[in-house]
Amino acid sequence: MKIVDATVVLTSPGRNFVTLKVETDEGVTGLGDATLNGRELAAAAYLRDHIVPLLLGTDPHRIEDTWQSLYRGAYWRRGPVTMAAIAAVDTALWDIKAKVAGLPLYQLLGGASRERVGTYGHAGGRDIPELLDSVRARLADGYPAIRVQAGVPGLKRVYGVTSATGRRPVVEDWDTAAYLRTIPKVFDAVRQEFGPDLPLLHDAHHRLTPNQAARLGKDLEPYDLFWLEDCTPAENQEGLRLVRRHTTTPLAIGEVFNTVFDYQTLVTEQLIDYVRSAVTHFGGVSPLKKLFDFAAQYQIKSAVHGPEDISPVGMAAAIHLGLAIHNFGIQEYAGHTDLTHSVFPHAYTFTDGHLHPGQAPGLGVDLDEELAAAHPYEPSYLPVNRLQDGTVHDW
Ligand code: KDG
Ligand code: MG
Repeated sequence: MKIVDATVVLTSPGRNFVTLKVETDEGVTGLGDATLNGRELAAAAYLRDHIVPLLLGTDPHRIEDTWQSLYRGAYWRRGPVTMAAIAAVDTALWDIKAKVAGLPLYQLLGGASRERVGTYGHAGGRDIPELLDSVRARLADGYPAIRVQAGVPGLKRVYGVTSATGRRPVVEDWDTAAYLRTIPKVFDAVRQEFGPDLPLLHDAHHRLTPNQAARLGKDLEPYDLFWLEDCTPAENQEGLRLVRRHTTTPLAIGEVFNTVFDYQTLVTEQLIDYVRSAVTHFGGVSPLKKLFDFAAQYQIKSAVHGPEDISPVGMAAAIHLGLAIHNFGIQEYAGHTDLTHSVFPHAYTFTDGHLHPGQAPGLGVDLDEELAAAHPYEPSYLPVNRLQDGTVHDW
């Protein structure tokens, strides 16, 4: 079997997605997701200009060898653009292999370890009453666990939840002291309204120092969080030592990581409880499965990043992995617009707050190329965040 063509499809059915379609001489095709929010054109160009020419004529069944040659052969390793591009190839090749086998991908990853994949959804509001309504809405959607984000008095926007828009980044504002005062009150209100059983999560979006994060973790202990996510900037693994020493609030991290090396200290010193990387940004199904197996030795579980900017192709890959691995924790599922579901018709289902990959061979996702072409790429950026005095802060 040989790869005879590979094309990059950029489409914006409500938001941008980058999809790689790999075609073989036997007519079997595979899809991979390389969507990099706000930097989509870079991932698309990396694929088109530097990877597609290398794929033509190669054997799609040699997934590990292809991965290693793209990773090591480039000499310039790691980084989100490179790893999103390699992820799309790896995912497309797994899709092809599973289609040739006539099996849903999870069967090639070891088979089902559970009946279905549990999720969490997003609730947010500018103030507590609006937030409580949002939690009620997510519960009505069937979500068994809820991420809670809330407005901070004095700040213009609910932080960390703005979707990417426009030709220039939107500027948001931030005040760490006000945030640290507000969030425990928010969780107190949510617990009072919904009781002790509902699993609650919170994303600090890399905005705190280790000391601030330690204090927040301690302050949130009475509210028994499922996790506190990205409490400090993720580049500094050592910072998590301080956080861990001071709080038993479970910690999740890793949505911006792209190789196992970003996790080395965090995993071997058991500084976190959940690894957050997505197939799409971590080099594909192959390295993410290896990360989960590594993390399992330290009783750390999976929690794959699943915002709107992971396409249904990347989401399907996550669901297959989540069904197969032993140390599954939870799957983030922000969902997609109806138009996105039409551009990417898929076998996976979301029922009663749980995902199932379905029984279609491969990933079980198609691409309606005509509909995709009718919704072309639109320039778009994530927001930039500034303190009250104008200093740029982490977003
Ligand atoms: O592109 C950035 C988003 O994916 C990110 O802001 C979402 O933090 C996020 C999450 O936990 O889903
Ligand atoms: Mg996050």
